Amino acid sequence: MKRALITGITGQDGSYLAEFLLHQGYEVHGIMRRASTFNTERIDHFYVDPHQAGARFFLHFGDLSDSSQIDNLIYNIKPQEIYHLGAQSHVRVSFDIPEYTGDVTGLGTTRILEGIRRSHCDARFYQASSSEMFGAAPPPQDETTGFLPRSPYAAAKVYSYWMTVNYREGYGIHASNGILFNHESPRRGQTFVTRKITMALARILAGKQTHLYLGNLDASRDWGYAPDYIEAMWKILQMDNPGDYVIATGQTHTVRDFLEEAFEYAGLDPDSHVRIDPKYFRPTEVDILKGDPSRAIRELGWEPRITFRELVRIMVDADMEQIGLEPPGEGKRILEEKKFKWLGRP
Ligand code: NAP
Ligand code: G4F
Repeated sequence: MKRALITGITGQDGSYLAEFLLHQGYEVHGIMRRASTFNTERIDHFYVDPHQAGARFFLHFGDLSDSSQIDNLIYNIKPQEIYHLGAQSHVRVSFDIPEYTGDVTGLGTTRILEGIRRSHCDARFYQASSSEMFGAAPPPQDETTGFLPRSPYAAAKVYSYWMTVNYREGYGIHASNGILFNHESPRRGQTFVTRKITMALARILAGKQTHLYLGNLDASRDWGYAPDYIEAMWKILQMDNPGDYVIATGQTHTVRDFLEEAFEYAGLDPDSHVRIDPKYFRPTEVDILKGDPSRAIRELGWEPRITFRELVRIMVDADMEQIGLEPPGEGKRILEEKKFKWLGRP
């Protein structure tokens, strides 16, 4: 049985990846940080008591700022695959806490790579690199595009990207970068723009909120569906040789497009509810991201299955349902049709 170790297990991607790997028959270990309340909402639906016979899912406390526990876990678990997804992942917040972001999102990667090197374990390593690294580089962006990071978060990810390449070349570690463009889902953190929009929409429909305050509506992103992207992460580590792959849809839409698509689907006029608040603008913005996933399509045999329009419907349906409203239902139908067999809940 293959063993995988996931950092960021309680996050959007960590939760989907754990579910996917368990479905593939893996033993899955996740690192979560200690909080004064439980932050396991995204993984509760597949959590099983580790004392139960045949249990294959184990959680460990740890923090990316602390190498002692990271070393212990890598040495004791001896995973064949390590998916490093943990990070301070919010770009706007990284301007407020640049030092912390550098430590966790940047140095955290080095702590894992050092753990692999010093324990002499032959784990394959996946680094959650980001399209934010391209920053001001004009689209379309692919594996040959130079990085022009525009935030402390992006700078920390560029550092992690190059550390991954260096440990691959210097120590022969099977270490790969997945350069993922924005991917969203009903499990997306509530302060990222897509989920902020779909949650606010559901709350407005339920009469719990009247207005939605946003920042720059003109920024353009290449938005995909998180479960699609999880499958790409796994495929990257199944390759005989490590490498770096852009994972994207190849389409780009503005924040305004997302807003209008969501409100129109739910039968509301965004102009009556949306207001601009300058506090959501960033000191430096990434204007447009549009990935070229040709290499992933060619070498990994990966392709996104969910379109932008479908993604919006999936997210609106899920948030309406969560608040107790009957959703239009198109999103639920799309998910059934596309058959993500490993998905316990959206
Ligand atoms: P997310 O939902 O914000 O999850 C981040 C995870 O990291 C959470 O489990 C969080 O724990 C954990 N974490 C944060 N600080 C930590 C620390 N000091 N020690 C240990 N764990 C810590 O992010 P995501 O959307 O799943 O993204 C996964 C990874 O992919 C991140 O590295 C992100 O930067 C990268 N990425 C994301 C996208 C995207 O569009 N989603 C695109 C490209 C790259 P808590 O639950 O306790 O907060
Ligand atoms: O949803 P966002 O916060 O995502 P952003 O900054 O693109 O970062 C996400 O994707 C990256 C991949 O490219 C990941 F690496 C990163 O970890 C994260 O998952 O913002 C998207 C766009 C931005 O241009 C922002 O300025 O939406 C704009 N926006 C407008 N109003 C807003 C808002 N963003 C947020 N979060 N909140 C707003 O009210």
